[in-house]
Amino acid sequence: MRTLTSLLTATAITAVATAAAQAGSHSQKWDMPMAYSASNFHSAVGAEFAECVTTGTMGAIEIVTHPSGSLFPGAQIKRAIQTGQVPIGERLLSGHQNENALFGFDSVPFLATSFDDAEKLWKAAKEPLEKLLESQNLTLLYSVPWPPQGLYFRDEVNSVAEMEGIKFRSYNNATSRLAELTGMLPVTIEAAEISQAFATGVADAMISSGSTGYDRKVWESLNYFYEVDAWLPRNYVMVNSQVWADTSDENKAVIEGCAGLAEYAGFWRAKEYTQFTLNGLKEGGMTVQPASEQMVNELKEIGETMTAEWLEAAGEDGQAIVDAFKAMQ
Ligand code: PCA
Repeated sequence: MRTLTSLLTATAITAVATAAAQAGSHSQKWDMPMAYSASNFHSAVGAEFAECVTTGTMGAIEIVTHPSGSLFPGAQIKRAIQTGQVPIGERLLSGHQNENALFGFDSVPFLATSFDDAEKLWKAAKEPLEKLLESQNLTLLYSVPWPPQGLYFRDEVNSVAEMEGIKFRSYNNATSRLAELTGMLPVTIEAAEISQAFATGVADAMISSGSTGYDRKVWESLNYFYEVDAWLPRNYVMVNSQVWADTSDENKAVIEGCAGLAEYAGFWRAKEYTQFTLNGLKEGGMTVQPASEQMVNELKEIGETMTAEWLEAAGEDGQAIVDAFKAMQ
């Protein structure tokens, strides 16, 4: 009997020791590319998310963030996750509007122009977006909005006619289309490259949040920011679906918990960062003011054209998102 007990004990100890050794050998490092500057709130939230996962899984999964496009430039991050070059990463998904119009639901001009409406629109779009991502081998973990989008110019501009011929930095299809419809010349440039693009005259204008202008110190080149509140695009953190399927239920629960916290914290930070960064642009010497009534009205007309174009491209799924969003008003 005693022999049996000690044998069982010994077996149990061996089993525990083996499990511990396996956990050690299975502990994984997940590199997480991110496109925006380390000081940006999305990157700060991502770093906290990474720490939360590392702590919560007791090191079984260690997430290491790489902000500012240092591991992969923004445009390559989604593909890198899809193909398993990295397990996880963050990307502005409207950057992939050219693959599928649905990715551009958050960049339809004047559809959702406040944080509250952007949250409603996200509720309406989340399920179809998750499905679309799943079909591309990607599992959505969390999503955080950018502050409202306004127009930056080197020189004063008060109407669409004055935009004619200006070189305009774009970051997705919607922003390129906006440039075309206002007579500007679009050139696609990642946020990480804009300071140089403005300094060297590759571009003289863009639409973005106060946040990106602040992060990239654009007051060194540009002089005007017009608040337009055209839309609030979103960033997404996604994991490769195969990697996700291979993750234990315990670790999935930790990651989902950390993702929920990150989404909540990110939303509030985005809100708080809005005025802070507009003040920062002013302190940097820029004129920061609401766009003139004429400019807003002209942009709204262009917005209607772009909305119709998006609805046509996004088909029934796009219409369903807009209908669900409007039903929440
Ligand atoms: N900043 C990002 C996307 C939206 C925003 O506010 C950028 O300009 O690239």
